Amino acid sequence: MSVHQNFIAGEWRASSETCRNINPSDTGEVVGEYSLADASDTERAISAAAEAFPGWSGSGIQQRFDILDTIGTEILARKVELGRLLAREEGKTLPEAIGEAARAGQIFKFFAGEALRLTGELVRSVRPGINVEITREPVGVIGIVTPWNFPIAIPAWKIAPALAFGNCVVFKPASLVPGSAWALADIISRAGLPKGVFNLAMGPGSIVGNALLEDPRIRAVSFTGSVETGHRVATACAARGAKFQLEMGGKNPLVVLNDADIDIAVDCAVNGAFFSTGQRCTASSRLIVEDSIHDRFVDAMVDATRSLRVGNAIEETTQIGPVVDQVQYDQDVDYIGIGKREGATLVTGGEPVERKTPGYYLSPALFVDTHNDMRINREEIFGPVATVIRVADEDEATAVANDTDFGLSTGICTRSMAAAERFKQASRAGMVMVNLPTAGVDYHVPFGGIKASSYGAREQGSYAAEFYTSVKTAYVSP
Ligand code: UN1
Repeated sequence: MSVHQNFIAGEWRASSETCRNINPSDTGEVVGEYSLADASDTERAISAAAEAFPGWSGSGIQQRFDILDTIGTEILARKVELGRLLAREEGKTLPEAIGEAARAGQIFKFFAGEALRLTGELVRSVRPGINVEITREPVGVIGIVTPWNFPIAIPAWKIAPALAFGNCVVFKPASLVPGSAWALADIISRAGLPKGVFNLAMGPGSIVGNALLEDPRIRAVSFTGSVETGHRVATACAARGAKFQLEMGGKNPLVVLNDADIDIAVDCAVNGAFFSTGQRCTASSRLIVEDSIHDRFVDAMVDATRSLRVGNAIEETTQIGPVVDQVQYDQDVDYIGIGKREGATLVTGGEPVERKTPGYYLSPALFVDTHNDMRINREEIFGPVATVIRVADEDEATAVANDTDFGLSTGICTRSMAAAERFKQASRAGMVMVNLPTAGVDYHVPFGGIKASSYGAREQGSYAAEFYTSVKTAYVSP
């Protein structure tokens, strides 16, 4: 098997150590073999990016547009093949994986346009005859650290704005999913960027990740991943005055009011809780249901959940792919045990599933009789596990929805515009969905949360400029 190398200073570089990614739908299958960057590879990547920065930060916006547009075009043209690779290494179903690859292509196209659209402001000084110009400039070398659950879309929504606004990049993907990262780097490597502007450093967090946090030449770190690692990023970056942006966990509520359309509510809950095997920080993990619709909702939800086909990610009939690896599988199963011991009733799922190929298959689990202070309602499980919390009325639903450390996404199912409006205003979260799942976001609008979910500037859409540029105020007396 040929080894996929790191891309450093415009060249593919082998390392002494390699790793293999395993197909979670068929653990006997090795998807590929990948070089692991060591400290000296990482140092070389950071140096190359720092050396490339003066040139790239002064590059023209037409050049940036052309390069990002070329990358987007190739991703879109190859979305099925890239989706297949993603499904094999991460376990998302093929439609989800192809959709994610397409999203990555659209993101590059969008930020190609953003390179052209970046504007400044010209205002008068309070001193007569003087003008004040406010412009946005590149930040420098950006360290990009991404999670395994969106192996191509999340790298795209960090790398594309970084490059669009004239920054250089050292990209460290999650160790579980080097395949999509390498494929993306391969596409980027052929799009015409000057040497060193973009570098891929696959390798362990303890080596590559730490170097990105500690090296004074890395001026900003964009991170998506766990709360725990996010806090380490924050501490290290704050200590040396580097900019940082964090997207971490969620414990997202989906409220179902008495007047909800039951079919819409169940669709939203099933999609939000179980699609992508529940492995989304936007997953609808707490289903908060008003008293008089509760039993009907639970019955319909149990039927819908039982009918979901769990299986090999690349098989056409599969609706729920496997859990990503053994560690995550064990965590999911642990939480199912915790829920039972806390007194919640498991009405369906939470069982290992046997398929033709050995994989981390788990049937989607639904708990009822839960209350909001149980651990299964407070801690992010990150698997196909959802809970139902029964509430007396709309006010209690909103209070329970907000009673969490997290604040990424919330949702409500109701036919009342007034109730939806009240919920939208009262929600303590970065995103609110009305009659829609809490997960599944557009690529051209801001993404992010509050409280323990996120820190720093929003990602995506035109708001991405906030993180990937710094503001300069110039006073000019003509
Ligand atoms: C989505 O719900 O479409 O890690 C995106 C995550 C998020 C992305 C969710 N950062 O789940």
